[in-house]
Amino acid sequence: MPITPVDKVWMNGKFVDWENATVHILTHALHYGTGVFEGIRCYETQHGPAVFRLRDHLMRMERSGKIFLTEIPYTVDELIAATHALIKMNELRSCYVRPIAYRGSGEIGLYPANNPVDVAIAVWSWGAYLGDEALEHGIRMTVSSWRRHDPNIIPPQAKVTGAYINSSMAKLEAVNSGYDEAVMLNPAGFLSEATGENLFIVKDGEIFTPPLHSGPLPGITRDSVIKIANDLGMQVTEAVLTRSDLYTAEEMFCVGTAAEVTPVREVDRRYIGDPGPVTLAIQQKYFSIVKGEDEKYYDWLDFVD
Ligand code: PPE
Repeated sequence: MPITPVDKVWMNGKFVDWENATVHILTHALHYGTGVFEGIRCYETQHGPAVFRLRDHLMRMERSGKIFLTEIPYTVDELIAATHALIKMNELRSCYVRPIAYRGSGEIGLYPANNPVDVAIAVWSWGAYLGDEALEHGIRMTVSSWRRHDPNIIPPQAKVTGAYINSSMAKLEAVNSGYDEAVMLNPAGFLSEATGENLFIVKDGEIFTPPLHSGPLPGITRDSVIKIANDLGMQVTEAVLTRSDLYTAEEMFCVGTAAEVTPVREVDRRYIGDPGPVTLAIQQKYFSIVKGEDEKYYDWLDFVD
């Protein structure tokens, strides 16, 4: 999706002009994928812009860094303050927030530890990730021929830039085959997640999602959706799921910061159709929470003002 430029980007503690927010061609992360990052959304509320679960996202970035022996040279509190200042400075009422901590330039070679850890935060206005149509009518998915990585090849628990070549391969394959998005199976052949979203299905009126040991990213939206479903009186079971579970699901939806709660209407020509009641109830609640319409969930909102 195209990006509309804003005024400033935060880089290593400074606010720099959008067009100057660049890196050297020998940036380590460009060659070897040695960066950890986050995707966060800020929504317009009646109390001004509010970032959804900002601290949880930044703590996940810190943990991703820990897995890759990349110590981020700013505290979570410093990054929260920088995010607030950046959103205000760019006069955005709602936006996507992309923090990234990556090995910069200095040395080339597989040993990254002598390169600096550069940190940046960019914000921009972003609409529905899979399109407005998708949010309303649902997307068409296909099971990818590419498997999600094994935890001892690239840890799926960490949101690391290099790992996303796997998601990109699956996304290319799905889109080039006429689908919107791919379902990824883990090396054992069980359901893990989509290229940039966690997955939920409904069967016999019950909600299921793959457990973290099936290899999905521990999504913050996934966690939010489990709590929302519980609060709506619905149980979510973490279960090892097969391809057939997908093909026979009564309802299915993808969740993520970018994709929000997107219904799925088809998987490999096994049709689900229009979004069902469980999907719609969760989607509606999610949007009312992120937009600050439900005070019960205010501790998930990080008000910028
Ligand atoms: N799985 C993957 C692989 C993933 O990248 C994301 C986020 C999720 C699940 C959902 O996680 P969470 O956002 O914490 O609920 N994907 C981000 C990046 C998308 C992109 O195009 O870049 C996002 O949703 O912001």
